[in-house]
Amino acid sequence: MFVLMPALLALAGLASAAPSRIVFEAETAAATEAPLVVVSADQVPPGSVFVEGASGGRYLEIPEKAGNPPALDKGWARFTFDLAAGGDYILWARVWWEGECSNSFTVQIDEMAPFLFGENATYKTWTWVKYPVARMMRPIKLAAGRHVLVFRNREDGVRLDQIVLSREPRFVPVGVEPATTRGDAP
Ligand SMILES: [Ca+2]
Repeated sequence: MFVLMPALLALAGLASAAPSRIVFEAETAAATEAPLVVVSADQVPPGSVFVEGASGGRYLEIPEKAGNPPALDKGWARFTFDLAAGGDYILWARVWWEGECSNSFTVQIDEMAPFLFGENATYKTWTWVKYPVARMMRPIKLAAGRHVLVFRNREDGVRLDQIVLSREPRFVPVGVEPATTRGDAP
């Protein structure tokens, strides 16, 4: 008994040491398809303007008027990452929406059904948006290990700076979050 206790405590310590969230820059995507492009101050899409305040000075963008489905069924960013622990996750993204016709992506994780991400009404500023938006909604259940996350073109005029996957229900990202990993795990 006296021998077991420290061992159990050590195990509990190991379990809680698994990070409860990961953070990565959108521009570290494993792959992208135009018209979704990586933007920096010296690499701005024609007809667009550089938006200050992005983490790392870079972000992904589908330029306004670049086109959106169903007329144009192109434009995505694919991310690959590893989770140290399984659980119910909240997907957060730091985004900059042009307006009410430019405020969403279609998101898919692994082989799960795609879902609508965004459609909130904060425009022309960097802001954190999450899914699921309410606690009573079905959570994103993810196992430990490798996952694939895809942000697809649903509307143009959208920018994507950082992505967080968190299993802390009370955690809310503020401003720029320190990146803990990349979106292109090999
Ligand atoms: Ca960024």
